[in-house]
Amino acid sequence: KRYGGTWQRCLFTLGLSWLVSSFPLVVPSAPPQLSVASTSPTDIRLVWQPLTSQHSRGAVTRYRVDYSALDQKDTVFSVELRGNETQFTLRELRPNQVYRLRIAAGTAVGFGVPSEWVQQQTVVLIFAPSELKVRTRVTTLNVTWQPSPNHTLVSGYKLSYREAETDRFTTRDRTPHTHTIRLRKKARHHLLTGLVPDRQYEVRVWAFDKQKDGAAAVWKGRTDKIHGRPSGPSSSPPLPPSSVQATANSSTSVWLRWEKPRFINVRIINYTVRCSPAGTTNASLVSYYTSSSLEILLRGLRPFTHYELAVRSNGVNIAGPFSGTVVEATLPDRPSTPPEELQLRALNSSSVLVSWRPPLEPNGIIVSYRILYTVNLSKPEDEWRNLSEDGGIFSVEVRGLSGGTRYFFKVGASTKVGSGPFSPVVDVQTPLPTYELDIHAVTGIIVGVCLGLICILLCMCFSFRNSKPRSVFTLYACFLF
Ligand SMILES: *[C@@H]1O[C@H](CO)[C@@H](O)[C@H](O)[C@H]1NC(C)=O
Ligand SMILES: *[C@@H]1O[C@H](CO)[C@@H](O)[C@H](O)[C@H]1NC(C)=O
Ligand SMILES: *[C@@H]1O[C@H](CO)[C@@H](O)[C@H](O)[C@H]1NC(C)=O
Ligand SMILES: *[C@@H]1O[C@H](CO)[C@@H](O)[C@H](O)[C@H]1NC(C)=O
Ligand SMILES: *[C@@H]1O[C@H](CO)[C@@H](O)[C@H](O)[C@H]1NC(C)=O
Ligand SMILES: *[C@@H]1O[C@H](CO)[C@@H](O)[C@H](O)[C@H]1NC(C)=O
Ligand SMILES: *[C@@H]1O[C@H](CO)[C@@H](O)[C@H](O)[C@H]1NC(C)=O
Ligand SMILES: *[C@@H]1O[C@H](CO)[C@@H](O)[C@H](O)[C@H]1NC(C)=O
Ligand SMILES: CC(=O)N[C@H]1CO[C@H](CO)[C@@H](O)[C@@H]1O
Repeated sequence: KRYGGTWQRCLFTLGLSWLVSSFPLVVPSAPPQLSVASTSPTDIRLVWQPLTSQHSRGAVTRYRVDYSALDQKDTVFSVELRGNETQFTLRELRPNQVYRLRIAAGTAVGFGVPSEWVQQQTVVLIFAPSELKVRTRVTTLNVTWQPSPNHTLVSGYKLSYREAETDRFTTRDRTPHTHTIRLRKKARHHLLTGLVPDRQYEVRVWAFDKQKDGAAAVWKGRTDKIHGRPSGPSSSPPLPPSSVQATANSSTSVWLRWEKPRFINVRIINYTVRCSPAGTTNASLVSYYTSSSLEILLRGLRPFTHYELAVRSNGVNIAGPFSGTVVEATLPDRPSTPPEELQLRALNSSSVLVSWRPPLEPNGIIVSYRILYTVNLSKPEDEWRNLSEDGGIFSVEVRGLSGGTRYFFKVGASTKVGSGPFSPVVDVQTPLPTYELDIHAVTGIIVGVCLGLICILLCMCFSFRNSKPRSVFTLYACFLF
């Protein structure tokens, strides 16, 4: 019996400690740390840290979240959650609305003190643009819409379109591709071009602001059918070629390639290529070429010049619209004209200042100028003396020349491809050197002459004091001296 009594006491102690820890008699001493954020116009997400055992004072079995809209503080809603949760999302709230929220942790006995109220605004909802309308044509859709309510808050619009139906063709090589276009805040219409006739399209337009996209307005419809018999003589114009590509082959030629239109509605006889220097407004600089194949080599172009190129398809008696333009630059070449305005100025007997302007047709970026000069014009060019200067320099002082001499100069420019022609020869006469008196030498001469005169005077004095016959001799010696 004593043995059994020990067992009973042991079980009782264990049971009591289990009861105390599972059903504590106190509530948590602090609320959990709460953080909130709004991820969509109707949601607020709450995240909190579990309490430490010091604060929970027993097992936390549940949480309670209280919330209310700020403008209806009296109507507080509460949600109870399990004790193992650490996050929760409140749904079906009102957009652009401030809510206040708090949380309390509870043990079996009851809830502890709730946290302070936290305020959180739900994300502003951007409504879909209203009155989305699409005017259909054979290859274009003109999409128009009216601003979303609250449009002053939006940064712009986005428009996406895709073919909504691909079962008419094999879907293996043509998965529907969604194109998205960003448009300005003031945009109210957009023209989609280059579409396939009689094809189902889906167009979406929505506004966006700095953080998010708004709801989209959706249109589904079909581009117009081509009227008349396809390939008939009086059918609609052929579509422009696709994938126009330009490659510069040389400084005067560009190789242009393209592919047949994606949709052949009319038999194409040949193609017309339009070529003009980029940015020109002069119609007489635009040239047209015809090709019956899918490529053309455009020749006789200007070097190092950007050209705008476009191609259109020609059916029988009918020409289609031009494709979008592609821009390609011809390669650089050596300059075709010499530097301009070569000018010479003799600075003194041994140096000449040479200046010039860049060539009119540099055909590339000038990397260097070469200045040649000589005194003998009939010498071959490789025997002239030479100087090189960087392409950004337009004057140089040539030194070490002889005075009173006629010099002949010419200058040429080079691009990375090679050197261009030299300018016409210009000559200059250097002045004779002028000899200037050295002030030290002059002082020395004057001092020397003065010393000489003093000697002569001293000699004369001595000769007058001594005997007369020797005086003439002494005077003579003095002169010799
Ligand atoms: C909390 O526990 C319940 C069952 O007791 C379970 O269904 C739920 O997934 C748990 N939650 C987490 C976050 O562990
Ligand atoms: C597209 O529709 C808008 C609004 O009706 C109009 O202003 C615009 O000129 C149209 N564009 C074309 C190419 O038809
Ligand atoms: C032009 O260049 C391309 C490759 O860049 C070459 O295939 C083509 O034959 C060239 N055409 C001529 C006429 O040189
Ligand atoms: C257009 O280009 C032609 C040929 O280069 C030229 O004679 C004519 O003066 C230019 N016209 C204008 C307005 O630049
Ligand atoms: C191109 O086709 C048109 C008919 O559309 C024809 O008049 C013209 O002569 C053709 N040009 C060439 C170079 O084949
Ligand atoms: C000529 O002028 C240059 C500087 O312009 C100077 O360096 C040079 O010594 C001068 N030569 C003579 C002979 O005065
Ligand atoms: C000028 O150069 C030519 C060819 O080198 C030579 O025949 C001629 O003698 C030279 N004249 C003078 C004055 O040096
Ligand atoms: C430039 O002149 C030097 C002699 O002064 C000569 O050796 C060199 O070949 C010349 N360079 C050219 C490109 O003529
Ligand atoms: C239709 C709509 O959402 N209107 C809202 C525009 O924005 C103001 C202020 O942000 C709200 O009060 C409107 O409810």
